[in-house]
Amino acid sequence: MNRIRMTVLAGAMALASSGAAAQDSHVFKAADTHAADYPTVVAVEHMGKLLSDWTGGRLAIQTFPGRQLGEEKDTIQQTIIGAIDINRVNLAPLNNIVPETAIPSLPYIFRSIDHMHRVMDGQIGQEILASFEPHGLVGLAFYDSGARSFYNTQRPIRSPEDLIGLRIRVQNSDLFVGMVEALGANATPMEFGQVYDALRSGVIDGAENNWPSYESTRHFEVAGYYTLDQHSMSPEVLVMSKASWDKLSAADQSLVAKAAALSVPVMRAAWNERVERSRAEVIANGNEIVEEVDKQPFIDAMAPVYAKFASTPALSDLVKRIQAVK
Ligand code: GTR
Repeated sequence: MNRIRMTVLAGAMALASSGAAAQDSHVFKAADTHAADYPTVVAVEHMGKLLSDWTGGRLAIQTFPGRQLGEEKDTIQQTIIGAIDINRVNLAPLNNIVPETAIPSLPYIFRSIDHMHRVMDGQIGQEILASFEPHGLVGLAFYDSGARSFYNTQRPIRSPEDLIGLRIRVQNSDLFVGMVEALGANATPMEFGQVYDALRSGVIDGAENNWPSYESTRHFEVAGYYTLDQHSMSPEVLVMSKASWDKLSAADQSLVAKAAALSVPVMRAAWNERVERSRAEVIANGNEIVEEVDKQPFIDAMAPVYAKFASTPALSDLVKRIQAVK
């Protein structure tokens, strides 16, 4: 066969296979550590419904909530290799894998939830989503996670001094380890599903999370002191395996991206509602909530964390650009 005929043949085969791909059916496997009624899972269910409706069921999502596919550390690896198609995780367990994700996880980088939305919904958010690709993941959308604050079994925390010596569970993120240690506590990285027993048995004294996770895990029943220091607004993120993404036609990729984007407002509405419900449940339980906290000493303690994790010129530029967003 001469070279021209070979090229024509290769072109025809490529066309045929991309034509076939457009008709391929896919039931995407989606992981989440949270239970089926948590806002993140509700949002991914909505995304799956949109995809099924648009394609007559050719594209669909099967959600596996409640850690059925493992803890976040493992499901992230499974997503990178393509054994899981879609994963909803917090940015924190991605910090050690995708350096750009450390920046929106940095303590006190956002002035408010509105500031976080303006950043993550805009150009900077798009850049951070794009930074996943060299690591085997495609960033689809950010979801809300409110603000993370400390809770513990020992005493009300009013200042960083009150944290000294406490063993605080953190996610698998060097950034979170650095943050807790900069405050004088001992950081214990641990998977989410182990925290309840560790609090109860006294292996750890505390952890940190937002209202819905403090409530949904029942951690509030064993760790009664919650201080609204709001040290991190690290958002949730919805990622797809790049291996799974690359199997899709361009048309199907746009449907997935569009359905993910349309799941964000559904998530936010469910989130706001859940925050109120969780807060009410914790308060009704009689927990001691420290609402008024002077955040300045916490903020001041974070300088070494910024120096360590916004270490390259590109990352420290990202910090400045985020801070400059009005
Ligand atoms: C939750 C988050 C989970 C997980 C968990 C944790 O707020 O939604 O994805 O990161 O915190 O602390 O491990």
